[in-house]
Amino acid sequence: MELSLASEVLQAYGYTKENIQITQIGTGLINRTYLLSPLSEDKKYILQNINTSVFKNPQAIANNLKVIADYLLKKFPDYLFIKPISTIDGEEMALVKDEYWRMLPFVPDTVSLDVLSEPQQAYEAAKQFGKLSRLLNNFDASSLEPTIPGFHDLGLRFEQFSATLNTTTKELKGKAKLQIDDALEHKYILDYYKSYSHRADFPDRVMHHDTKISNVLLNAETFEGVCVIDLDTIMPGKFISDLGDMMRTYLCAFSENETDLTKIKIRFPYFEAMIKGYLSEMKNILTETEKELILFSGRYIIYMQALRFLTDFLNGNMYYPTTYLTQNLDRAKNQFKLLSELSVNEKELQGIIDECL
Ligand code: GN1
Ligand code: MG
Repeated sequence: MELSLASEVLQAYGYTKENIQITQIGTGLINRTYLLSPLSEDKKYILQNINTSVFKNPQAIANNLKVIADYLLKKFPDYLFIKPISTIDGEEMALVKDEYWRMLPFVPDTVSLDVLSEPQQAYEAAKQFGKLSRLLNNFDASSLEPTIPGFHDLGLRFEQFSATLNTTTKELKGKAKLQIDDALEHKYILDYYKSYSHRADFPDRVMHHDTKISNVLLNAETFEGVCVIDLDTIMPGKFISDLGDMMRTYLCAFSENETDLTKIKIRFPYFEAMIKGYLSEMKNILTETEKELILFSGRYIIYMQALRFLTDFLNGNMYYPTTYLTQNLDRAKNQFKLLSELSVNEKELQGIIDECL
């Protein structure tokens, strides 16, 4: 951590380098995250640098969190919603040398997992994300600003991919030939989505948009869900975003970085637990159209993530940090494999959904 910078950021919150211990934590690809342990307090804090090349309007995040926090405090005062702590000047973020920082309370006695090792964890996590959308069911989603415009707009992601085909190099295109074919062959997922997107009972809701397991805090002993974190992408969206990203990240025992594709398999007990957890909160809220799209949500998000990784590879790895040159291509291969596993097992998975409904 750049210590000169840190001291000004810390000052904004009333601390100095001398009275606080700083550790970098987290595995997110976008923001940098630190754990702060003030020497004179029992409490700990999370300090995060907001990546402004991704979140071009950090104020939108702050505004959204503020109105949601106010609403939840009024309607559901017992709900744990992790909103940023104000600076000593009463600001929601600290702006230091053109970088935005924010501080959050650290929730004690909780863990954040990188990989699920028990179906019950899928249940608990899915329940937490479902709960957030349920509690905000009567909140006016249109009052929120999109913090990344078009973030989960599959049409836009496909356009970005298509545009890259014209600007990338011959060499990269050659390396990614099979995945480019995969991307084009699966375009029916976009067409299918478009055929639903204008239905009246497919509303915009308040969605989290990044529902991977590390974004839920679980009780460190019981593994019960405590709260959701990483709230930058809370904005209006379709319910398929959250359930779909859970399918993308909970069903396989290996992450998007796994390069041995024989390991990419769907764990049915996790699927069932995840669906049950989500529906324990959302069953009475989802419309008929939404219920029809439960399995499709996985297709939608996995395909979108494959397109995003592939596009980034063809663009020279501008967005997702990589540790080797073809990592984004490998991630795209991984996601296409996961997509095909979902298709192969479609009947069985839909059977599980029908039983839970
Ligand atoms: C990014 O930074 P992180 O890991 O929370 C990305 C998600 C992707 C994910 C893939 C703002 O999330 O959309 O699903 O990487 N977030 C943004 O690992 O682009
Ligand atoms: Mg995130």
